[in-house]
Amino acid sequence: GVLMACPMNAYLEQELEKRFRLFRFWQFPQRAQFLKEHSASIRAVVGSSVAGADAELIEALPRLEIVSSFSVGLDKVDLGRCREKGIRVTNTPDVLTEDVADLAIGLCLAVLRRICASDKYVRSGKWKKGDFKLTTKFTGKTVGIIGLGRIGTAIAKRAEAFNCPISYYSRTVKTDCKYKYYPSAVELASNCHILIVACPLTPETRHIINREVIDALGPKGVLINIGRGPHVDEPELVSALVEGRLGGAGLDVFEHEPEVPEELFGLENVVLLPHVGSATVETRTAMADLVIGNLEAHFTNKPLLTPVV
Ligand code: 8YV
Repeated sequence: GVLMACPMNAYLEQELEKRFRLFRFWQFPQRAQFLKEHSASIRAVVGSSVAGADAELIEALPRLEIVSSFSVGLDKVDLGRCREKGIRVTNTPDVLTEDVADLAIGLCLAVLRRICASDKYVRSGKWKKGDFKLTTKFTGKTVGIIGLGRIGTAIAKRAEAFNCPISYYSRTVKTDCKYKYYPSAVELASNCHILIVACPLTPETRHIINREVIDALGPKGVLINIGRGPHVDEPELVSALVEGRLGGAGLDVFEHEPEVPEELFGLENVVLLPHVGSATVETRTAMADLVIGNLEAHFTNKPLLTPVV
C-alpha cells in the first residue's frame, strides 16, 4: 500500500491508484485508528511541501521502505530518521527549476512595476479618474540570492538577462562562479537592492531573514521569497513593511500557510501568491511522473531516479 500524506495532484492520485493500493490520509480523521488498522500494509509514503513523513509517522509505519515526495524541498521529511532506518527518500528536482525561477523574476517585476496594483487600478475604474504614480525600474538592479543551487542559479541566469549585477550567499563559496560571494545574509542584504530566498529550509536557514537582514535591505530594498515561509521571521517582515522600513516584498510562501498576515492585504508594494512556484500543468505532471517513477523503480529493484537518502 501507498499512503498519500495530503491532497496534491489529481493526475498523481489517479496514476497511483492504477498501480498501488492507495490510502488518502486526509480521508481518515481518526488517524490513530487508521494507522492501527493499516500501518502493516503501508510500504510507501507520498508527501509534499504541505505534509510528508515526520518522526511520528515514520515510527507508526513499521514496514515503510520509501518516502517519495512531490516536491524538491524535503523539510517535511525527517531525513535523519529515514537514514537511520534505511528508508529511501526521493524528491522532484530539476523538473520544477524553470517554473520557480520564472516566478521569482515575475515577482521582481510585479513588485517593482506594481503590476498587480496597476491591474486593480484599471479594473476598479480608477484609470478614468486618477493619476498613476510612477514605479521602479527592474533592469540593472543588484540582485542578491540566498542559496545558489539549481533554482538560485536559474534565477541568476534570468536576472543576468536583465543586466542585474548578481551576488549570493550560501554555506560554501562556489568555485568557478562569476557572481560575487558574501559570507553572510546580512552582508548580502547590505549590498543588494533585491534579495531572493532560494535555499532549502533547514534548522540553519530558519529565520535567515530576520530583523537585522531586513534592516540591511532597507526602505528601498525588496525581499522575494520562493523558498519556504519559515525562512522569514514573518512578524518582523510585516512590521517592516507596514512601517515602511522595507521597500517591498514578493512572497510565494508564508510561515503558516494558508494563513497570510492580513496587515499585508492593503499594501501596494507587496505581491502575495498562494505557493504556486511549481504550479503549472506541465511541471506538476512531470513531478507526478517522477514520484511514480521513483516508486516503481523501488518496487522493481531498479535504481531510484532522484534519490536523496
Ligand atoms: C510543492 C514545493 O511541492 O517543490 C517544492 O519544494 O514547495 C512545491 O513544488 C507543491 O506546491 C506541492 O505542495
